[in-house]
Amino acid sequence: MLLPEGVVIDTITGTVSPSTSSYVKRVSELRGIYRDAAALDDFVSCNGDVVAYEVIDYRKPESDLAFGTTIMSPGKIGDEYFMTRGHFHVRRDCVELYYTQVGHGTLLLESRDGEVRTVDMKPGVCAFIPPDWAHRSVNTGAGKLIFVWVCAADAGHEYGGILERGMRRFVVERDGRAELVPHPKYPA
Ligand code: PAN
Ligand code: ZN
Repeated sequence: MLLPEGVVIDTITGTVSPSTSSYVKRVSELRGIYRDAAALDDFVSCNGDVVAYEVIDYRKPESDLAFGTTIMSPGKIGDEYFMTRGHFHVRRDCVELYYTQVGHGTLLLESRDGEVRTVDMKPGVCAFIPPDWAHRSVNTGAGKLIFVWVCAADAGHEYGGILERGMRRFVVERDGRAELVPHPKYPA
């Protein structure tokens, strides 16, 4: 039987206690998502293969909801900010919520038919991610970006399409500010 439990999400570090699993993504594992592969190699030779982000889960067998945190380091590969891989959910009927706790970022969203939207990520903002919109978090701040996510436990992640063709916008730094730039394959 599932029992009630108070799960502590540290308001500063984003750690989840107790948690059920976690993983990290290092810069070198994210090679395919950045447009400038040489900049990625330069980054790794200067800074080492640092952790770009960590995902911590709380999910219980038999529960239809899962939640957890994503803890993103600040950084840039060339002019592109550190970002997550980005994905659709395998289940096309599932909503997801992202509640930003720490830092600043851009949540980049894309529908199956190519509509693009963004939501500012800053403390207190709960982003509503509708069913069947791809989502990628981009850390545009100088410090960590930490958010709590909640979704259906069996939503599933579909990474392939985004990895192969990219999202329709890049989020880059221009004159010290985050700017959206169209992917050359998909002019705005
Ligand atoms: C999040 C993401 C997490 C990492 O938990 O999975 O932020 O992003 P990628 O999975 O795109 O690398 C979520 O959206 N779950 O559905
Ligand atoms: Zn998701």
